[in-house]
Amino acid sequence: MLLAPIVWVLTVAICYFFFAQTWWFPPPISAHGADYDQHFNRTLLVTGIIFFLAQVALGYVIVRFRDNGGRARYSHGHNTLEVLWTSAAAVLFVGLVLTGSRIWANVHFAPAPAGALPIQALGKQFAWSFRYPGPDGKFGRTDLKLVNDEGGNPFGLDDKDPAAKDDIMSASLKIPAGRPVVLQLIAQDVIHNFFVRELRLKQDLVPGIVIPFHFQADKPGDYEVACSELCGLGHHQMRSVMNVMPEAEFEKWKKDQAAQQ
Ligand SMILES: [Cu+2]
Repeated sequence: MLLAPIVWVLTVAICYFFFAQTWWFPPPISAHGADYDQHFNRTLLVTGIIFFLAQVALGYVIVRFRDNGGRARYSHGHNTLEVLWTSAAAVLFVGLVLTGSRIWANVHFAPAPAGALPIQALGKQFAWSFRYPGPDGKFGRTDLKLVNDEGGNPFGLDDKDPAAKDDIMSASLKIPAGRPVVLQLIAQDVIHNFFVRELRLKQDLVPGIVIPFHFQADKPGDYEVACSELCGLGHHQMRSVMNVMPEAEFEKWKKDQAAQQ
């Protein structure tokens, strides 16, 4: 008999913490993040209601069919009911997946909007590096043989290429607020993963291919960039920061950096 109230109390406590959002994500900083959260909440509400009803029913069954000294009855089940709730669950979950995949595909399958700011993001054990084309708008040539971390050349930039002279290197990701950016994700050794919680976005970096990845952050601030793919012993230290700046401030930063090249 004690089991039923324990199940009910636990159910109410769990539902309370989800509903009150006691331990929750940081607020989103992009339109995609807001869409994503809306879908997450919708899914949570649907599954939460089912969870709540199922647990209440479980407690009821515990009380109703407890051992009262009588003979146990054997049931063969109920085919109509089985078919009914299996198809209801299938329709519900396929529906949720379909609406959710559209939000996902909008970021991962749609091409970057025209005029998106290109930035190269390099992941390696265990650090991030970012590269901007200078005032000429072109990324300079790179060569793996020239990669030299101590010498401040993580990308292996080839000095002999005129387009490489003005490229800007940064250990943190600086981007303008309210403007789409397209990251070209590259990995030098193993698979890494670019993850910013506030963007609600994750994307693998795979050695040997360049993966374009676009988004737009609207709220200025500093946000953590974390590697989200277990990439070796130092994986936990592989983090950087994404500074989202007002457009004018970003342009000024870029100009200052270009002057130092
Ligand atoms: Cu990593």
